[in-house]
Amino acid sequence: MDNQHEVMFHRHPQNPILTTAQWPYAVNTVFNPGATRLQDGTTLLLCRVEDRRGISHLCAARSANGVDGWTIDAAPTLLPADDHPEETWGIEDPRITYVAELERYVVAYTAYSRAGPGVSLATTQDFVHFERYGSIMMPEDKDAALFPCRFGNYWALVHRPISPLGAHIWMAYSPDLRHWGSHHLILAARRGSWWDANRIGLSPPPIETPEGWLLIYHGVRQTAAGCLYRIGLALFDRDTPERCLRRGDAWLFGPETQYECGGDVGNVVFPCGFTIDPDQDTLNLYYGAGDTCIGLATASIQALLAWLKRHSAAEPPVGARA
Ligand code: BMA
Repeated sequence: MDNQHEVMFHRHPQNPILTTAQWPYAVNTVFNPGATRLQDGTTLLLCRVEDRRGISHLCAARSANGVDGWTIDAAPTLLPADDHPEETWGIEDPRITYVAELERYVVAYTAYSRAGPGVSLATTQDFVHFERYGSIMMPEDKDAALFPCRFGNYWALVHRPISPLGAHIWMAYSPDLRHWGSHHLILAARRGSWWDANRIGLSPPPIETPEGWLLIYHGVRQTAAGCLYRIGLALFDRDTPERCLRRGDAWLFGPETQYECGGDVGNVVFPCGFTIDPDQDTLNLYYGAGDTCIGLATASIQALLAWLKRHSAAEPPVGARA
């Protein structure tokens, strides 16, 4: 009998694919990148870069094959803005969504200040000029990404507010990307000894599949030795995206290698972005490893959906759960 778990995400042999050694200026760490494919096929990563004050900014890296040959902006691409006090302690963990209707990329990121981490939005066409929408979700809130299309007349955002109920995944809707309401709790952290007990959050933006929106999310297991960040799956209805169809029972990807288990914050894999190959099936997941460098892992979307069928029960509505 085989005693191995199925491997669904395959680490690239060149991992870590981006480290501080490649940076054109002095930095402490590079991690948690947002990702997108530009029109010409170039992979763009918008990396979180932490300087030696501890403050983060965002920096773009471009590559023809998404693996190597990176061209990294010579200076920070997006710095905390002086006229945005919510960004005083840095900007972190960008998630990129290309919105065809707007002909723009919408970047949701964590803006950090004395008030705590909150969610901010900016739009761009070229990753050179950005239009800031400012703070759209007040602290404490993070792990946000926009869906690429409207539902009815409304844009939809996944985010992770901290409430007295805990650290769960929520959705909100907006007519204009500025005013958000119609809040739904869409995925609750489990409890007890589960891998995703107590604290969960969206990882990369939702992935559109023929069966619905695939959400890759992280679970944070608190242990006596510290936190363990691991990745699991849930599937949401195509037309009513706050409706969870399935939720995987086990995690699928967690810290195993030296560069994931070590670093500034060991035992962390933290994906914020993906690209999909022209075969429409190969998912390239870009993740921060140990809050220090960037890894790439690939998976088949069809295989992930099939895994989810084998490893989940249909989800009862959130309100029906004990
Ligand atoms: C989370 C976020 C991530 C970070 C992770 C592990 O709360 O702040 O940016 O990678 O913790 O430190």
